Amino acid sequence: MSDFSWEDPYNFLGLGKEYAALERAKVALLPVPYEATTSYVEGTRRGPEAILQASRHVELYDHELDAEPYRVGIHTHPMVELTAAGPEAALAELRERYAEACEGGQFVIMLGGEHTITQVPVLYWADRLNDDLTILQFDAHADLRDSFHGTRWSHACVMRRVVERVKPVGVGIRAIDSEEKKLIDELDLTMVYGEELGSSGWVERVLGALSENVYISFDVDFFDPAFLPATGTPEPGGGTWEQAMALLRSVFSERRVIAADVVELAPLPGVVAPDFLVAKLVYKMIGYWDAGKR
Ligand SMILES: [Mn+2]
Repeated sequence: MSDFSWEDPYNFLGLGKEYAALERAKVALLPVPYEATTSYVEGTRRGPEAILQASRHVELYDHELDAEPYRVGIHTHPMVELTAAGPEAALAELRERYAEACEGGQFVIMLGGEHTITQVPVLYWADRLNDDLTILQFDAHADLRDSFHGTRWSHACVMRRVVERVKPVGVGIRAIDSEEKKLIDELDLTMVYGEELGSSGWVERVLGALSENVYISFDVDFFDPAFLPATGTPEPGGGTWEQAMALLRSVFSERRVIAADVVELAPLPGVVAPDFLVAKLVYKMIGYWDAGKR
């Protein structure tokens, strides 16, 4: 009986042991259902579980790649439940758990949870790579505020916590305040704003701003809320599925993607399309990683 994948609801794609065991997996998922500073619509703590549930309905064969990416082996770590003793303690705890998840050498994709958690993997990789990396940030927001609603550990501040060491390249950004705009200009950060997505040369502009080592942080509010309404701070406009795929395909083939996260899914009861979209997004990232890894 233990071979039946439905016994474990937390396994991405519902894979059997042969493909899900840590020892042979080349990819690992780290679900982190952390939610402490949601400012509008709550529910991102239920994001990882919804992604894993929806993933069981994703087609395993990828016709674009003519491949079955799950064959690289995809391990799903147990949910990382962080301490409620405040954000600094929670992030310190995540640092330990994240480092453990990287010990096996897998390509690690962290599943949020609110965007605040991204600073942990970014700073972990900054330490390992002497700050020689950039962040590809899919997002509606720049997240460059120094504090928000009285805390420096808000989802709206996550890039500000790392920008001194690692520069984000923002894609799909369409809601910033004037202080963020000032910082973007001062630090000469590359932002491809929402209305620029799909314009001539936009993918090349992003690639040109990225270093060889890239960390991908994918806030799902990058997408147009018309088809991804299930997120904490939805913004009109934004990217399409095809635009996200076009950029991911290029980045995974032209750069060395070291790790990634997908955050801010806040599932809506009875509306499964967003959960499924995000599950498929994670699987496409794995497929592109496998096709393009260097
Ligand atoms: Mn966002």
